[in-house]
Amino acid sequence: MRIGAFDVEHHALLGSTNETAKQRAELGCPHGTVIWADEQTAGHGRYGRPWHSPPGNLLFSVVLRPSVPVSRGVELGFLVALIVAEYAAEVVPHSASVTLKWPNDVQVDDAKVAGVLPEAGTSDTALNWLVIGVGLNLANAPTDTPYPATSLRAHGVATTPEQALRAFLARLEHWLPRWENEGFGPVPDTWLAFAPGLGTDVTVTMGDRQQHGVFNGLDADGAMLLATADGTRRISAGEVKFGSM
Ligand code: BT5
Repeated sequence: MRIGAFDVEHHALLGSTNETAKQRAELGCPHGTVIWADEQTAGHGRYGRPWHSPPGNLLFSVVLRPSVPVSRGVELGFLVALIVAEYAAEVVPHSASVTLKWPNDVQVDDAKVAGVLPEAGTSDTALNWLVIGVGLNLANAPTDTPYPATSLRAHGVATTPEQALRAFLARLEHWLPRWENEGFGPVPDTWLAFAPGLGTDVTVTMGDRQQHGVFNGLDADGAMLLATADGTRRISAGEVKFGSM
């Protein structure tokens, strides 16, 4: 099915849309291929963590082949999370607050409503493809996660996966050329406008190490800037918890 500039492959059931999208990308599928599934049996997040993927939610991955250096690939995860946050903010009641949690979580009233999983295929210095996976809880949220989760339905939003996918892709089609031609530009500032906790204490867990500091903003590539007793540190991957412990 064609949705705007995107070629959308729809499946009732897949293991993981990111895995299928990466296979398609390696086989040379075009920029703008979207793999969308009603349900996933092996949906996952970062570090292989499982992603609860029952029917009724939006589960898809976009294959992009932007003409940018490898170093800029990471920016797209932030852009996609921002687009999902803008969409959620438009549909949920104004009394609910939509926020972004670094790096790529979208939250409604402090509970996770969506996660974004960017993956890249590179060779030498070339960016061959990016696969950006999105799981947006429309109808169902898990109850057994260490941090609270929610769905748009829990906030009174009745939308189908196809409607939400169309709304997302229209926004992505608008943003992509701007991002490719004009750079990361307004993304970090717009991203930060959705981020609570700027200027407050955070603890970032990186593997078995923890770093405490004050969340001071985003670097030009989306890395978290953390003011610590030893100066400002750039954090490119980790788990953020607000508070000093
Ligand atoms: C993410 O990982 O938040 C990225 C999730 C990306 C999922 C999409 S679905 C379509 C595409 N295909 C895939 O296979 N993946 C992508 P991370 O930051 O590692 O967060 C994972 C954690 O979120 C889990 O360990 C759970 O605690 C929690 N979690 C799992 N399922 C959830 C859900 N549906 N809603 C909210 N939280 C969830």
